[in-house]
Amino acid sequence: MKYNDKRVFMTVLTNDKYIPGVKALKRSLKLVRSKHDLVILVPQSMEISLRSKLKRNRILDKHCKMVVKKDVIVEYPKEIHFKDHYWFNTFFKLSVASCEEFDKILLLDSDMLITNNIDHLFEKPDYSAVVAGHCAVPEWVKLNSGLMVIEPRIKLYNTLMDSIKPAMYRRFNEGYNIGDQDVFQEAYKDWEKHEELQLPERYNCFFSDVRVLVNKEGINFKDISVIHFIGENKPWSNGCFTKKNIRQCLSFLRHGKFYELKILVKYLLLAAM
Ligand SMILES: [Mn+2]
Repeated sequence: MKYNDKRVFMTVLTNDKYIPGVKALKRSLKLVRSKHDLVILVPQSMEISLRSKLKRNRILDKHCKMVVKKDVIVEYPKEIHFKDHYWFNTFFKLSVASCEEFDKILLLDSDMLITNNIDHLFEKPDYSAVVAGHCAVPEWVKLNSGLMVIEPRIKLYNTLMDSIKPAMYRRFNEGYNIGDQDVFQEAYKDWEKHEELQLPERYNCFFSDVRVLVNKEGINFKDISVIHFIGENKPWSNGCFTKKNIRQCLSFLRHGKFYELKILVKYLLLAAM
């Protein structure tokens, strides 16, 4: 396939549970008048089922195409037993580096809401990312892979693949599970020393941190451009207008958290429609 647009937003989809998130992401990029297409990267083994589900949800169109790459199967060393399998599919995300049909990729998680145009991030160098959560936990200095600028090339892809095992041992010995993010970190160990690669936190702000960020940096809520709904349970996980979500909205209302209320309602509407 030929692409007119060599700079694209990309989100990785390995599971149909995340389709409402992809829908909200795509619509929010459109609302802020992004000039670039959104590409959905899926593993070969899921191609047929995800294509039909994306079509049924009217997500695929001229400006939103699916790109298929081979699965990333990783054998876990015998001595490593991770308790939680929640992260298992995430190594496929590393395939972003193999998408040489594009010049530059702005990798976005499918649990994000874009509230301002972020096309200017395509000017940022390869491996630019946010130390997300830093405003709430200042000791945290590592990159979050929810939003990353990537210049795809096979050399980087191979480096990432070679970093999986060392990252596994490191995380296992520290007593944690492993995700794609740990591999991105492992492949660029002194990333935290490269200030030129660190984007402001308003480009990847955890929903739970919006108020902390605004207070700490003296910015306005409207300056936050990307809101990240981290965690295993997404607002749309069990349907959009659930009792739980309505309760959450009422609680924001009661506590005068009108920004959080507006964001959550907007996100749920975009995911549901
Ligand atoms: Mn995420």
